[in-house]
Amino acid sequence: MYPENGKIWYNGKLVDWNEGRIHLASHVIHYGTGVFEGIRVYKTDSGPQVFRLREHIRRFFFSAHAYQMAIPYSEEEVIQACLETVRANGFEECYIRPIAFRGYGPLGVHPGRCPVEVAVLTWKWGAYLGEEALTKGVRVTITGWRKFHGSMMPTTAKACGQYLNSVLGVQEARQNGYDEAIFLDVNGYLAEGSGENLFLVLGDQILTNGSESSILLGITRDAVIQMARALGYQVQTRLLVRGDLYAADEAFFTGTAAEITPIREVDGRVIGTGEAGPVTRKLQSLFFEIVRGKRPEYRHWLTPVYG
Ligand code: PPE
Repeated sequence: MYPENGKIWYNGKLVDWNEGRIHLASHVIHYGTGVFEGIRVYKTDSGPQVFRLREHIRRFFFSAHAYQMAIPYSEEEVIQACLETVRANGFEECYIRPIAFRGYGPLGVHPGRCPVEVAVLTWKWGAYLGEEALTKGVRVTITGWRKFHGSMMPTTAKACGQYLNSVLGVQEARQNGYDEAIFLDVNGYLAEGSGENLFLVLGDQILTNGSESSILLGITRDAVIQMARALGYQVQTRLLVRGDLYAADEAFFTGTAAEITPIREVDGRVIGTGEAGPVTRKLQSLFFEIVRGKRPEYRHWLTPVYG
């Protein structure tokens, strides 16, 4: 999975994979003070292309801003760093993980003078929840852990420490034999998966929730909303309850890593026919056509790695 003979972009230069190291007294290790992104590169007929690179880097800077971390590079420089790292490793398809974190400096919760360091890693990442998940769908459970509320941490920022909440939920789900967890928010509304947004299909309506449900506003979520509307579906963004999920004809997760993953069962309740439903399949196939450069009308979502 990792390009162990390849390169990492680290504070402005390409270094060997094994040189991507930090000191144990780095602030991020103790307090989770970092922000990151996950971006996919897809193989197309006109070379590898990055999906929605600008939007991801915009969110990266937003996340850093929320935690008052001044990234010592411009957005354009980080965009170029991502492209340079993919090229240095010769990937045709891969995952890009930019990360900015508080590095080595005096410990104590206040980050004080701990420098903000930036790295870009790339690696091959297949289907997030397994190859079969994309076609057959996943079995999920509603975890007892609640998604932290937006008054506790900025849920729309993608910060390292925030993922401890996700870790608790996904561990619980796997221990109980499920593929993934769905979190409720503190008010009992559906929030999201440990690393994915949630969509429901009820009749001819597509439903998803918004930032008031303590979710990360996914870039794949936004793409799916736009794609679904272009296909003529009604997409409604509103608070969702467990009953909506149980009543759904179809349900699916979206995320950079998860792409569009159908949900076939939730806590023993089969959703629809227990396999990827027609709307999910239609959105999935449009999504894969777009990322593989086969839809000129969505070309603006792609950035060439070479060019
Ligand atoms: N919610 C959460 C909590 C989340 O982590 C992600 C992405 C999303 C929604 C979807 O966001 P977007 O990728 O912009 O559509 N999770 C990333 C990290 C996964 C990981 O295991 O690491 C990802 O998909 O890259």
